[in-house]
Amino acid sequence: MRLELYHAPQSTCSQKVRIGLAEKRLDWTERRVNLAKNEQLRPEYLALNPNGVVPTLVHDGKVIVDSSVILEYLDEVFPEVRLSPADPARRAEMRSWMRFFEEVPTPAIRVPSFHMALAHRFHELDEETFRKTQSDVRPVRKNFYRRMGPHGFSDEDVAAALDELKRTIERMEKALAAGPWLLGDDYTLADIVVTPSIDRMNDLGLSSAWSDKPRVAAWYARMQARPAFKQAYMPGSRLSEFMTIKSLSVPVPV
Ligand SMILES: N[C@@H](CCC(=O)N[C@@H](CS)C(=O)NCC(=O)O)C(=O)O
Repeated sequence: MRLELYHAPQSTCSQKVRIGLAEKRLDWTERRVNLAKNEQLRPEYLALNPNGVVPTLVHDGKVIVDSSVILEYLDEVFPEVRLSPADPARRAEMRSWMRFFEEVPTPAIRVPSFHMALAHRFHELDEETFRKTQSDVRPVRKNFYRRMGPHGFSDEDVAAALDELKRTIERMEKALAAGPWLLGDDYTLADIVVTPSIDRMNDLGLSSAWSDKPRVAAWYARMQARPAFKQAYMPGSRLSEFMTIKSLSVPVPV
């Protein structure tokens, strides 16, 4: 049995899968993809993952793409450590959380991540070169990059993203009344899927968003204390390790 993960340390979607692999105590071979060099857009990688994004899992030659799909695949194929409830209704509840996280905080966190850290590397490019070499070459991110441009997002886009993150935290705070995890006593893929968004907020200095949300703060501390979390957050996982974090010109909603 051989598991290969194409990933990048700082990629939140890769972090989700690395937490899942560590929780399930699975060994895997690392295939690093350098996003700063656009290695995810090379023809050999696009042949594996036509979306041109990480992560991609290759299990004994079978290619699985999309981080949440990979997590569910691993949970089905390696059931020894279960990260999904056995009861179908509870599993549906877990999946509803997963879809909500994919729809709301996952796209939202990309905006401050790029605006505050990753966009620096495009500042020198003029609009046309940026479009030709950066946005229009990406199978699923062309319009996201176009909206950002070489100088970062508008205040309006940043404020909208922060609002989506704030609403996620409010929803989690409510659900965690029946904690310790989002599904009560069961630690599941739902907890794993949202963790990289929360950790990225922390990395960007946006943790005031949960300063008055004690249950979210305690849940994040519990996540961080898990051995799998420590394993998944390998060196290079935080943007603040290798990028300057720019401050925001819009207030962080609390
Ligand atoms: N839905 C995909 C999204 C993956 C994704 O957006 N990956 C980012 C890193 S977290 C990426 O590879 N970005 C490459 C780029 O910006 O071109 C998944 O969850 O696997």
